[in-house]
Amino acid sequence: MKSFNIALIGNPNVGKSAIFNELTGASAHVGNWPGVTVEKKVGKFTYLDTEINVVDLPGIYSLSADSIDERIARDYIVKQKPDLVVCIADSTNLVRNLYLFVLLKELGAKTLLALNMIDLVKNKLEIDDAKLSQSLKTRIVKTSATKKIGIDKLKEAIFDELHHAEEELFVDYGSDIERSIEKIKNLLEDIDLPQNKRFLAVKLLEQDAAITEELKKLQKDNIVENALLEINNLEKIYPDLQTEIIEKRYALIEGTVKNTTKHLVSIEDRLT
Ligand code: GDP
Ligand code: K
Repeated sequence: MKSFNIALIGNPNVGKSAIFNELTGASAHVGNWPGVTVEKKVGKFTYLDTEINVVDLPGIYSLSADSIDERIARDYIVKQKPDLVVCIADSTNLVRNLYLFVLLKELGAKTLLALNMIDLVKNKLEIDDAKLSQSLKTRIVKTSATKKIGIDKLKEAIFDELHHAEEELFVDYGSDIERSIEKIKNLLEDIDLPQNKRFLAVKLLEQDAAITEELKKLQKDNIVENALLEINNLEKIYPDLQTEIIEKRYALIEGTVKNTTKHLVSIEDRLT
């Protein structure tokens, strides 16, 4: 039987465990991530002639390396290279939840987006999933894990997505930051690290500890130093560069959500 490995990821409390249970049922079992006491759940399901192994990654908001949970998730995606990362988002809080999704895209993961808790936005928020899908360059499935809506569609989408190439999504950081990203990317050209080069360049501008460490291990301190020079130059324009980078991601997300959703006025609201 053909077999694939997928991972579930999402912010805490988006219903990731509930989705995991719906997908994997009785096949699930719990262990620990190597070397740490963080719980690791694995399970599987079969779709047509294919076995799909599912790993539940820790609930996280971001992919920086300074929390154990975030590091586990990032290392798993970069080093174990799952065939697909299913990002579970809470439909009632799209902007905040899509931040992690955009980071996954930047990391170069193959992704699929599940808009969970869709039952809670019924009659309140209309999400144009075709348009959202186009803007975020991803397949989208609306689900409710507790109401068991969209689970079969999710399985089908996972299967389909495993047989499709990933479309890239770029955050536009503006010409000054983009110039620095290009320069750092060029320095990284021959570096043997599994992450995508643009992701590495952006993370160096964010002074990411793990990537700095990995480059030093490869005796590429010069690249770290060059990134620091770029940071110093950029800080003349953006005194808080790290915040600027985060805000650029949110600008993309906010614009996208604004263009693809509509708040519906409920009857109760109209009467009051
Ligand atoms: P996790 O932290 O992402 O693993 O989230 P859980 O699976 O533990 O779910 C968090 C809470 O949300 C629980 O009370 C679930 O019963 C509830 N929940 C999960 N999925 C849905 C959903 O689609 N709709 C609604 N209304 N509640 C949900
Ligand atoms: K995709």
